[in-house]
Amino acid sequence: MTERKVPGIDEYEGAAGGWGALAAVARAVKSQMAVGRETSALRRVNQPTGFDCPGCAWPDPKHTSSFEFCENGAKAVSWEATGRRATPGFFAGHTLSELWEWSDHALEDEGRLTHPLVYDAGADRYVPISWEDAFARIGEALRALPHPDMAEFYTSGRTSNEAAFLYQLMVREYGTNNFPDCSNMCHEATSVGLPESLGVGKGTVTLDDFAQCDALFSFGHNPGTNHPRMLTTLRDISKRGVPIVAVNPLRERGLERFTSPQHPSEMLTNTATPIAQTYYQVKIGGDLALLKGMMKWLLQADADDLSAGGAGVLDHAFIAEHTEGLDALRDDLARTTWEEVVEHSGLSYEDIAAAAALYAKAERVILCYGMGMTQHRRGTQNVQQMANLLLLRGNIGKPGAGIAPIRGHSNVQGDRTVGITEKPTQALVDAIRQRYGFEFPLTHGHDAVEAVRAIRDGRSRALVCMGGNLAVAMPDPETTIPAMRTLDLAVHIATKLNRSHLIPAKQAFLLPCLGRTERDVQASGLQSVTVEDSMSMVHASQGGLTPASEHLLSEPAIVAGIAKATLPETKVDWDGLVADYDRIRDDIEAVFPMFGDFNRRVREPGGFRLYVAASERDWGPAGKARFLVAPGLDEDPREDRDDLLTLTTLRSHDQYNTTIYGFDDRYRGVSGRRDVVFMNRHDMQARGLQQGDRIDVESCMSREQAATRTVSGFIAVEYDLPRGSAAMYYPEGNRLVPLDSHDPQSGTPAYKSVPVRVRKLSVPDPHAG
Ligand SMILES: Nc1nc2c(c(=O)[nH]1)N[C@H]1C(S)=C(S)[C@@H](COP(=O)(O)OP(=O)(O)OC[C@H]3O[C@@H](n4cnc5c(=O)[nH]c(N)nc54)[C@H](O)[C@@H]3O)O[C@H]1N2
Ligand SMILES: Nc1nc2c(c(=O)[nH]1)N[C@H]1C(S)=C(S)[C@@H](COP(=O)(O)OP(=O)(O)OC[C@H]3O[C@@H](n4cnc5c(=O)[nH]c(N)nc54)[C@H](O)[C@@H]3O)O[C@H]1N2
Ligand SMILES: [Mo]
Repeated sequence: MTERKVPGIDEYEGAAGGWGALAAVARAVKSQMAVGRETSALRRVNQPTGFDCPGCAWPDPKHTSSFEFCENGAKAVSWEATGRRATPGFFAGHTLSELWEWSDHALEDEGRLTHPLVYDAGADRYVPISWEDAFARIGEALRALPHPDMAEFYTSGRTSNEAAFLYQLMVREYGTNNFPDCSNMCHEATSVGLPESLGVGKGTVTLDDFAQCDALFSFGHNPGTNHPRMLTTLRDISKRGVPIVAVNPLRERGLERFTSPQHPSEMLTNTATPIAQTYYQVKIGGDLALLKGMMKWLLQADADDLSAGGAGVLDHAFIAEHTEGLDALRDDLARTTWEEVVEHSGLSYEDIAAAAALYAKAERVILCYGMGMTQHRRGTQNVQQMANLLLLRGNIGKPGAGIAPIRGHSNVQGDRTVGITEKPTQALVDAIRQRYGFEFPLTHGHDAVEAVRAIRDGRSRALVCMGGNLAVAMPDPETTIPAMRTLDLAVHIATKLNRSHLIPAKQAFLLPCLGRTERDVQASGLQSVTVEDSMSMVHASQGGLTPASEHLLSEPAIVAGIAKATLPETKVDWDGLVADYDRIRDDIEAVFPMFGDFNRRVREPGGFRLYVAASERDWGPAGKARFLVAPGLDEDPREDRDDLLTLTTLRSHDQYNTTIYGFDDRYRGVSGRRDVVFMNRHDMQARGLQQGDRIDVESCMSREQAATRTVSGFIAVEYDLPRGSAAMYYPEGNRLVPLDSHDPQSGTPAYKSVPVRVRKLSVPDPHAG
């Protein structure tokens, strides 16, 4: 049945990386025209005096190495450093209704925003406005709200520590904790789950640990596409003969084999390093069952070994000294049957036992994970069961071992550290009172899902977005977008035009900011900002390019402008802080003591690591790490199981979240299109589907659900993934995810697990012929 030739669908035979990756970089740079500008930018990526790569949050080896090749980074940099401009002339020529019909790719491809803009409702266009007038009108609108809790302040994770700190300071002085954040859609399950398990919501490892581990487990992430620099680390591990175990429903090329562009011999001989030794194609949402199965096996093996007079398989000394709650976990695992584990995971007993035995044999294990684990209704519980598995053998807080949530945006972790959180602590309230002399409430504000609900219900009337593309990133655009249209005020601080900017409120402002590649000059001279990577390393970032337009302001300057206009009685010296970012860093240090000696330490090559208590086996206030129980194995209660598939939504190789660079997904063999649904061949057969047939996908969260959510006009593509599982791209799949379908503990939308029904259409594929 695979005989039929479908345009743009092929098998990808190569390894990840290799010449294809180099060619993609050349294309990315060339397509953005202003050669020279980008190539000089590329030379400064992640250099000691350069800027932090906006591509991802994977750390750099010492952050002082010479340019480390990365396709992802090259695309992100050239996309920002582009020669194209979306000028007032462009906006004069197009109404918002007209632009709405453009693709996400086409909108951003217009280039960098150049002038502050305000929405003119009569003309349905954005028109230029001065910065002073924009700030004054935004301040007036924010002050006019009956209560500060009626405004939402979104942050996307590229925001620097300095900008994020000023932003949260402004919002708190204004009087709310409404901080919807891209992290709420991403690693919130980590931020909520790990503190309960380990006392801290961050990863416990550093790059050095990767050099020392003797087994590595990778759950639910796709480094070949999303963290290409991680492949270098995985390659080194594989070369050392250390087993890498991948757990992923899809066969992802970057987890299978890699040709390193850093190594000329591999490139010239076209050879590749195999990555994962074992690849477990778990069912979507079957990880909980796999993890419980592995732990069940370990407990049994431990009991057997002890009764045979051995020392056991678990690290009993560690468990006794450092943990609590094992008995409850034992009970839960005793209640869990192997039949259930096998059914829910889709893996055989033998496979699960082999994974557990490999784990038991290793002395130093690192477990990495990504969105395949967090974006589920049981995301927090997934995270906590991974922590359980590591704790059973003392794999936290010793060299070469630990948990590694692989973060997304380059500073998503830092934004949280410097105060972007809807759940402030008393310590933060006290520290801000001491430093600035104002109080803010301890009450919890809105996360991303709550913010959209509040906007939908009219409880929130204003939305300020520090970057990002909230309307497209969130689930359920049919709820989110109409809700945003009812706002009194929308403010977007951005580098490029996207769909969220095209949803006009009564008053809407589009404020263009400097990007990370650009020189940021303030009263005291050239400034640098700081970011924190996935491994809690903080380092400086300084742009070197001439700004895309002379009218751009830095993000800290824009925050200060809005703050002064909104808070006439402000207690903060906004101008002083913006004049010299060292002062912002002094303030960060005053409010968050873990940044002690910030300005000095960040000037050391490579920066410094923030204290992560669990890395030192310090478990925080609880005093112990905790084994936690996640009852049962089912992700979604649902009926009619037989004809339903579980759909996951993921990134193609040619996109950065909602930014669509192009239409190829090289490692999955797709080119020139994104309208695909990857399915198992038996599932296709059962539905009478052939490769390339047009289909409808209907979301089936529950039978009672009144409105049906359907996307049409996709094609079925056979792919190596388990029966009952299917996959399509984000954001195309977001219409199928109801706003209410999220992890109850962390609020993370269940983007990776949507029960769907697939139906054949009789229309032909428009790409054919
Ligand atoms: N080039 C590029 N780089 C990026 C991004 C980008 O869009 N483009 N985005 C950045 C951001 S914000 C983030 S958060 C990260 C995201 O990086 P990833 O965490 O890799 O995100 P996804 O592409 O969503 O893919 C997740 C992986 O999980 C697998 N998966 C899906 N469902 C399940 C499941 O139920 N169980 C298991 N075990 N696996 C599953 C998918 O097959 C896929 O391989 O990347 C960052 N880096
Ligand atoms: N179905 C589905 N949905 C998902 C996901 C999924 O896996 N599946 N993943 C979720 C995840 S992990 C995340 S993190 C979110 C991402 O959600 P967001 O962070 O909101 O989205 P991005 O696409 O990263 O934002 C892109 C925009 O950021 C702006 N931008 C770029 N650089 C800068 C800068 O330096 N400063 C400023 N101010 N603006 C800038 C540009 O205007 C650009 O259009 O999406 C989530 N949505
Ligand atoms: Mo993310």
